[in-house]
Amino acid sequence: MRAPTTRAGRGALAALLLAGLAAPAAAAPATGATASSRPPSGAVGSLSDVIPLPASVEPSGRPVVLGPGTVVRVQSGSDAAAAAAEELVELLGPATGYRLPVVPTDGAGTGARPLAGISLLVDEEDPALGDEGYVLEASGRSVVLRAGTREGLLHAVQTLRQLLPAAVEADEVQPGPWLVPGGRIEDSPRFAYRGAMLDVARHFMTVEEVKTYVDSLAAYKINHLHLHLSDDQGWRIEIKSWPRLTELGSTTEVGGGPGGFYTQEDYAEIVAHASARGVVVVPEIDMPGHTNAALHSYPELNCDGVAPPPYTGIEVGFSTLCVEEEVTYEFVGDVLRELAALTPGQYLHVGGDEAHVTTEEQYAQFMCRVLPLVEATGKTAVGWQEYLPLAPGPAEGGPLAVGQYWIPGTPEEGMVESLARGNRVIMSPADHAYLDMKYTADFPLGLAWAGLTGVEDSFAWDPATYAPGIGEDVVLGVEAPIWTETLEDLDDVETMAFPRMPGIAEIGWSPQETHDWATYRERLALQGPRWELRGVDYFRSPEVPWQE
Ligand code: TNX
Repeated sequence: MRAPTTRAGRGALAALLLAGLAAPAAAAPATGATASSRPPSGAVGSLSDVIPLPASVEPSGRPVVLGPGTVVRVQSGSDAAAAAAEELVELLGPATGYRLPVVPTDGAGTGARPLAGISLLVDEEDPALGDEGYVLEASGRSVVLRAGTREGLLHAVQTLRQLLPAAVEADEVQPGPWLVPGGRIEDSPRFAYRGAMLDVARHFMTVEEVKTYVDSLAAYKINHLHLHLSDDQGWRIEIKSWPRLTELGSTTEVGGGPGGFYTQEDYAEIVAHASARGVVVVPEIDMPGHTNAALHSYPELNCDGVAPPPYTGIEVGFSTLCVEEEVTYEFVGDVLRELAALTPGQYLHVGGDEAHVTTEEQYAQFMCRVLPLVEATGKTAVGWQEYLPLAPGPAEGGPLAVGQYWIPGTPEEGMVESLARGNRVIMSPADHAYLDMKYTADFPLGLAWAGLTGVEDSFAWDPATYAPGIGEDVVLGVEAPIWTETLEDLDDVETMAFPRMPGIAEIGWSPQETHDWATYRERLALQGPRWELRGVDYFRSPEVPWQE
């Protein structure tokens, strides 16, 4: 669905723009403007109309006007600044029609008298900026983006994008004017890990679909894409040493559709696309359960040596790799080695959930063999919460292990103890963060086993107080999984993700004391026109005050 493009800009401003001048006569409205008092799109917005809400916002002065003559200045010699500038020019290009020139700068123009244009500066010395923080200053004729890293600059670019009128999302030239509200934003994330999981096993998603999803995630500073690459219904990643995994195991999906898989080149393309947007891919091979596709492909992975038929239903917990056979560990070792070689990120996810036909002893035996195989690849293991009690942890001389909390309620003692041994947790409580849960009882898509999850429900929780025994110090971050039993393509996935995903992003990024549904929903409403212009499907939930 595409909305009509936003209204044309005012003539006088357009003339100013064409003359390459800045600062229109009208002052920017103060922050805190309510939805009803907001100017129409095309005019200047408010400095705090950003999701996730920045850590600190100080509006001041008049808006900055971007025009065809605006120069993008990048810190000379900095690949990070050049990469972020490329992203900026690409994001602004279609709607503005500008091909903004990128020129090197030594940064000397900053400070009291910034040079006109948009400057992207790298400051590795300022510890306040951290791994992902940035400062954005808009005043006079200049916008300065400053960060210590490429990731920080990419986040600054996304903030600048949201400060521009929604029309900037259009894929055809819009009249503007392109106004950035004046002031200063100083921003850095609450948690290092802000993730989204996409289940490409139950229904396969194409490379293009995954890349489009990444673009939507990066807009909200989500920095990890967890790909659920294998399950009972399909194996989705080429493993050269075990070719039947994809020759046989990829050709099915829920409902009996054709399935599909990523060649290693496809996967590398996804990883590169994500990386260019500051998103790290976390690949998951679920084991020892959720393995029917692998068991179907190789009879020797079954304890009875007999390959089961393919599975296209939506039951869970019935399959397991043969824990007692050595070939299982050769298989797992090979898969993890190939996957690690394709994955620049730090994490390999080994699943470990719902191993219902595996005894507790077998499960422990399996994980105690598999964790060293992950370590041998040089990566850090992530797994669903069930495996975490088995991970020794740094305090016991073991490597860091990360568990993913998903089962609503009090965590088992073994998990809390594991966190006390130095392991860490990603919070994905199914009753708030599972975005495959239905919004309402009659919603046509999704499941409801963890309850109905409205937009406010997905937003109203704090990762540091949600579960007894799990405090801020052991939380690595948050993740919103989307399981695709009922979701056939990216349109379905987007309908579940939006408008809830930005709320999970805000929980992961913004300071807890700013967390407030009443003001958040007003900011969220402003994202609707952006999704419409970008062709992103979303649910127009009555909980959000969308504008006409
Ligand atoms: C539970 S969450 C699962 C998945 C299902 C999901 C459906 C988890 C670790 N396992 O296998 O797809 O519920 O919501």
